[in-house]
Amino acid sequence: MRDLAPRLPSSPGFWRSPLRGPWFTSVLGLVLLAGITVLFVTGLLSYAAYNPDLSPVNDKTPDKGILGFYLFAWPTDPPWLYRLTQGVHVTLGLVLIPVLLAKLWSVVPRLFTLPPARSLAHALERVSLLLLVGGALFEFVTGVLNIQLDYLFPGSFYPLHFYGAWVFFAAFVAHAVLKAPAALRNVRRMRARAGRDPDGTPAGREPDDGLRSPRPAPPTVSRRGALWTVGGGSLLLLATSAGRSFDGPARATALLAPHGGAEPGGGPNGFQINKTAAYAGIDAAETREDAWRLTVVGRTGTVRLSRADLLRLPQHRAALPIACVEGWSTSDQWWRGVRLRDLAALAGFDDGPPDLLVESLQRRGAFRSGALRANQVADPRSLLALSVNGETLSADHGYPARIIVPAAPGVLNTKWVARMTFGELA
Ligand SMILES: Nc1nc2c(c(=O)[nH]1)N[C@H]1C(S)=C(S)[C@@H](COP(=O)(O)O)O[C@H]1N2
Ligand SMILES: [Mo]
Repeated sequence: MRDLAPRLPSSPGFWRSPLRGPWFTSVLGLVLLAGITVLFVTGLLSYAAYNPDLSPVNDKTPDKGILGFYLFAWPTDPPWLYRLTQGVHVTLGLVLIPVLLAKLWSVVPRLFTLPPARSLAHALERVSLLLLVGGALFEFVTGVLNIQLDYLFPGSFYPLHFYGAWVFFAAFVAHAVLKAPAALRNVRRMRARAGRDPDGTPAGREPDDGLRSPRPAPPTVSRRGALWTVGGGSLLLLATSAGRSFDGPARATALLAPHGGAEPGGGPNGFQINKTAAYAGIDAAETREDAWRLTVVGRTGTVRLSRADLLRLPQHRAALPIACVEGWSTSDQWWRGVRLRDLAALAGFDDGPPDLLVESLQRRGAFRSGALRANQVADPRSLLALSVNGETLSADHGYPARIIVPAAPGVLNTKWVARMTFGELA
């Protein structure tokens, strides 16, 4: 009867909730199987969207080695691509938090099982569970901290979250291969017995993986009720965060999320701002008409252009969103300015635009510069924008000039541009 001694978490009798059982764990596990797969894919896409193989300034995990095997040239169509993939990544990550916590709670007795390892195979399984649980908590915690307090991991969030994702996903795949068939069987069996308590068969008739309590306390809520509670928590998170991918009244519903709630101001420039000019240390004296010059470097040497020079070049308009890695985005804004490919031609690349390095007036910080690939420079909607929604850019949106590129992550839309180098990216 050692097993039933209730004093230690390592004895099954210690865990008494009658909710635990194969059906409850299986339902939550299958939801996570689908959801975490989407998180992993959209996360890898987010890294690809930075075009990290293009230039060291884009790459936050330069030591990734073969983990970058899948990288590809990020497209410019559809223009809302990153808005969708990253909105799904962050919002789904938030929505899955209650499911993850409930799943961990449902299997917690198994995490304390003694002896720690009965055999080599069992030891390997326990280590993989450690990576699975630790990896899941690590990925969710770093992700949430990055959107809630984005100054907590200056620069280091990316390698932490990226390498953590690979470790976690390897353990996750091993776990899913081992457990998914049984989980599907458990859920089907429950459907066949519709109407009855899904785990209600007498103990011993079906393998229960040590999930069911041998001395259950009286139930206070049904298993279905518990699942509805978890689902309700997820819905609440969805309802209070999804709005940050839209403007105006929709954003006002995103009460829990940064860049949710009210817009930062009114008028044409009144949409979301990531870092303000003050935060980035932009000195208004440097951006004045008479002081600011754009340096364009290319085959033909160096050209210096004032804002008035830029306004004399052909002006084009494009309706494009801002979509940040933190998951928030704006609807399309009407940007107006000079096509990047026209500036490439000015720099001597009239036979087709090359890659481009953009540097800002900002002196410090990981986002002071960014590189764009030739396909992004060539797109007729890619602009060095001088105005937005019919008004001159505000200081916070990048006055005197900023980059805007369709489908690119917000971070590549460099504000307060000072220098553009076409061709060889060093
Ligand atoms: N120079 C500079 N440009 C920058 C940034 C920055 O910190 N410095 N932030 C980038 C990020 S992360 C985003 S999401 C967009 C946001 O643009 P917005 O503030 O105009 O909405 O600007 C990008 N351009
Ligand atoms: Mo961003």
